[in-house]
Amino acid sequence: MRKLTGCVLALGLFAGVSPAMTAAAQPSDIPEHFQPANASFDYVKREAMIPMRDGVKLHTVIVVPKGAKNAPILLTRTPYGANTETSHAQSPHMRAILPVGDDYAVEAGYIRVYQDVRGKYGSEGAYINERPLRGPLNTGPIDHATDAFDTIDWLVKNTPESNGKVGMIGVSYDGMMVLMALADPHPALKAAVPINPVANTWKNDDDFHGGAFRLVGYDYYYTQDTERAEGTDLWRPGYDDYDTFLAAGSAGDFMQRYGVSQLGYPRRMADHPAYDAFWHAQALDEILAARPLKTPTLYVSSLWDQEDIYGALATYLATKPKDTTGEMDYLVLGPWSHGGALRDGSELGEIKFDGDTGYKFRHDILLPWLNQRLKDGAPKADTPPVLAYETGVDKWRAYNAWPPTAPAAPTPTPLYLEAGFRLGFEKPRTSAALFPGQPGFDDYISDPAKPVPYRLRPIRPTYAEGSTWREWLVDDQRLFSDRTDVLTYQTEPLTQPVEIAGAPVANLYASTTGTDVDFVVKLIDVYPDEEPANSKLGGYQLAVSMDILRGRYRKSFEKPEPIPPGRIEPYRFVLPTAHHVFRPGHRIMVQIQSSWFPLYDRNPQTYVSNIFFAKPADYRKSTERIYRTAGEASYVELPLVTAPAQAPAR
Ligand code: PG9
Repeated sequence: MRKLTGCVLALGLFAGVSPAMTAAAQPSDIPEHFQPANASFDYVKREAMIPMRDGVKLHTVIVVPKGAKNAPILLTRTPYGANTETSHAQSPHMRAILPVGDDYAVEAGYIRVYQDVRGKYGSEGAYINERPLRGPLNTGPIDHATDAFDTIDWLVKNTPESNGKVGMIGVSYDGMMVLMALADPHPALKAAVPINPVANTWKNDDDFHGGAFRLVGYDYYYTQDTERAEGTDLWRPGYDDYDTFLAAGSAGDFMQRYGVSQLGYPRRMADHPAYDAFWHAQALDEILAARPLKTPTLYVSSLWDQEDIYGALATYLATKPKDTTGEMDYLVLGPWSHGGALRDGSELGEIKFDGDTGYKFRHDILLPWLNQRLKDGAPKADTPPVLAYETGVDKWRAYNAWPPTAPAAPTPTPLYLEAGFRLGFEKPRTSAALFPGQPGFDDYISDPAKPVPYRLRPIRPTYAEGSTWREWLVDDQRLFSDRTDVLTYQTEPLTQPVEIAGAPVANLYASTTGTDVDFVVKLIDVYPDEEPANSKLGGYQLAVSMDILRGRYRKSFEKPEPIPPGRIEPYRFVLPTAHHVFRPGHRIMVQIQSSWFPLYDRNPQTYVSNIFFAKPADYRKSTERIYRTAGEASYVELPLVTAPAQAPAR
């Protein structure tokens, strides 16, 4: 049959079969060099392999607005794929191929450049997650500061449409690339915008908070560090991450079971559970504070950042004292989750804001600030030193400094835990001796076999379809307030607004029957029972600031110490910055608990030298007592703004 068909075809006897197709050497349908018909596109896209000083070449995509002349360059260095970031659509329009958050740059005629960092996607070289700057942890000739320098040098010499001025911008990892470029900036780098950058991953950015380890990061390292391009997602035996992580045991056990222990960075984290020299040597807030300020920088921080709530503000606060001209460091605090400044910022979960705060930031704040520094002849922008969105009243406010100075300067004011699960501004007068029948504490049992979930179960993997990871910091905390292993204190409904601006500080006097324990403290705005505009907000418990401290670090992050069982000890830790008004009719609430799972690994509650490798027998129930007597008064220190609020800035 096959022979017959061959004969028939050879004779060209079938109607519609052209003689040319029967020829022995048929040309391929695929042209040697296909020319896209893109003459009508409003941009030109070029790809380059830019040589670094050590000979390694970095893959770079340069998108130039058609007909551009003397245009500034906006550069992002990323481990997430330069081609991905410049191919959001197959479109003739630059606005459509770039990320939505690049809208302002396209409208203003910027040349947009994305580059794959060393070792990722199209770039040569080895990938080292968060490769430390040259110094004790990196004795080689290159780092991300030199790579940014060499890239900028090449770009200004090889982009004829440019005016020779470059800005850098990026969120998260890409924001960290901006911070690293600032360590030794190229003179053509005229403006830098780190948005939610990772600056110090041990100190409350992605990987550790208060010394507790963020288990959910393993998903990130699995997709990011298993392949040069994007790896697969970390597999799961079931639907609910609460079960998955609980069944695995310690973080070290999880690494073994899921193959994560083959990856360099997770291994390094497990080797360095405390804030030791390894973490100090790569802490960008500490490093940049010691370098001269050479590049104007607009730090962007998100008030509900579920990944890097620390880096932008910490680096701003660390470097600002060197800004003698007032022209170098600027700060924007927005009502966003991670990266929200570059998305639609109209709402987060159930919480609505004053219009699209992301769009407003990009067009009214970011663009004029960039234009002043990057566009030839652009007018001076009227950017205030600090622009902060105030949640609760939904207003942008301009300040000269952060925390604000007079007349809006906050005063640290204790809000005390009281008997009867109340909160008040008056120090408790109760002493155990005066009221022998009444204990001066409240207590709960913390059971590592039943840790408190950090959000409503089933908890989906961080980046899975249907995951609410991005908005979990604004989840209703009502779910947890009546658990027997959560202490919940609240004020009466407020008769006056209570305004805070800055970082609340948790101060607990506590004892445990174990030898180690975690404390989670949540500062919550409780809505009135009825909220006619959105009934789902009736009685809603909105966290405005919350964090965790691993008890072994109560005296020092560098040198952990066991806790003497039964001894009352102080636990003081700084919570994330808030800028919020608790409105009349609302209550202020504080919740205290000893686990937050599986966001953080469980404290075994028995002191072991490295919790990553705790054994099943180390995990034990313990009883926690939180004291509220005159001598051992527990409280949350609020950065209370006593002066009347300023008028809205714009
Ligand atoms: N926050 C992300 C990150 C995770 C881990 C390491 C570095 C960065 C990110 O969004 O890039």
